[in-house]
Amino acid sequence: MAWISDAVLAAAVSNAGGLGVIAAGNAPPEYVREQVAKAKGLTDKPFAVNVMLMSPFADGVARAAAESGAAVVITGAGNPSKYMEMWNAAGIKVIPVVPSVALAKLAKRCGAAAVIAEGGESGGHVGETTTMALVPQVCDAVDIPVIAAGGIADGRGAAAAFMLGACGVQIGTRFLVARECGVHQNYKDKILKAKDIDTVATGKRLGHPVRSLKTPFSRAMFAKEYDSTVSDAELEQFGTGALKLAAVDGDSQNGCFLAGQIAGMVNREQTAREIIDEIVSETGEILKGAPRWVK
Ligand code: TUI
Repeated sequence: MAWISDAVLAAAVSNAGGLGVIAAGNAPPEYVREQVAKAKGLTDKPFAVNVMLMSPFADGVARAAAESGAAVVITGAGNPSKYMEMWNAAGIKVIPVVPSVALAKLAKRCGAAAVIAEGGESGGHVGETTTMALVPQVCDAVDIPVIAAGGIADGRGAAAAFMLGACGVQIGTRFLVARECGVHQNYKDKILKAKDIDTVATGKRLGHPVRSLKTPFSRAMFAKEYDSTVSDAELEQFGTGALKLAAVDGDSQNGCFLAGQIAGMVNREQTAREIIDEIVSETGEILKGAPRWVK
């Protein structure tokens, strides 16, 4: 979660038993070095750095991540193969986010330790295939661990992911309202108020759809996307900086508030530990009750 998941949230998640993630987004390599150093002061547990491969700083961030001492690198928004050798040589476990079976196979061939199969229900940059359809197909295609993402925010979603063959889950949207998440309060309030149909994927015309809350920004983006008088370059320009405006400034008019379709179920601010404990205990209860479906 670019501009959203920083050292404080990552450390809180890792301290609570999850794998916290520092997301580089479009930030420069110095940001990654500074956030990793900060996280090391806040936790002695492993955490990950997310390298957003469409970033103009991707090369520098990839190098900073390799040198940072982070245990895990997660990649998003592209094909990570050109960096895999460097990260593996540094002893880092690499877990690419994949929206398709083809990319999962490629990631495995290039030395990925696991993959995150992310369905189009997710917030942010999304593929077409849903979590329900993608996860079992990726599980069948690769013999490395598969982590499910997209549309998961509680024990029901996590238990379902395990039934599809995943051995872990990645959760984004629910942590937007974690007490340790430093996004602007307007962002948290919008997530808490959101309903099931309140997100939209824009930017399909540019080849990289991004799911966010329906706001004046996303409505305008959607309209421009279907306006043939607007060029691709203008459309791209329109979106620039909008993530930061949402996360840092809480700008309701011009911000792009990334969120998954599960936002409608996220109704309470809690600490990262409360969120994780609740999901783990719900998942256990559901799985213990599962034999009732077998005759
Ligand atoms: O990356 C994300 N979520 C993001 S990145 C982001 S910033 C951004 N801004 C403008 C345009 C695009 C991104 C906001 N949210 N999630 C992980 C993710 N990765 N979801 C889907 C993918 C993905 C998509 C295509 C991974 C690989 C891929 O490969 C295409 C190829 O190059 O073969």
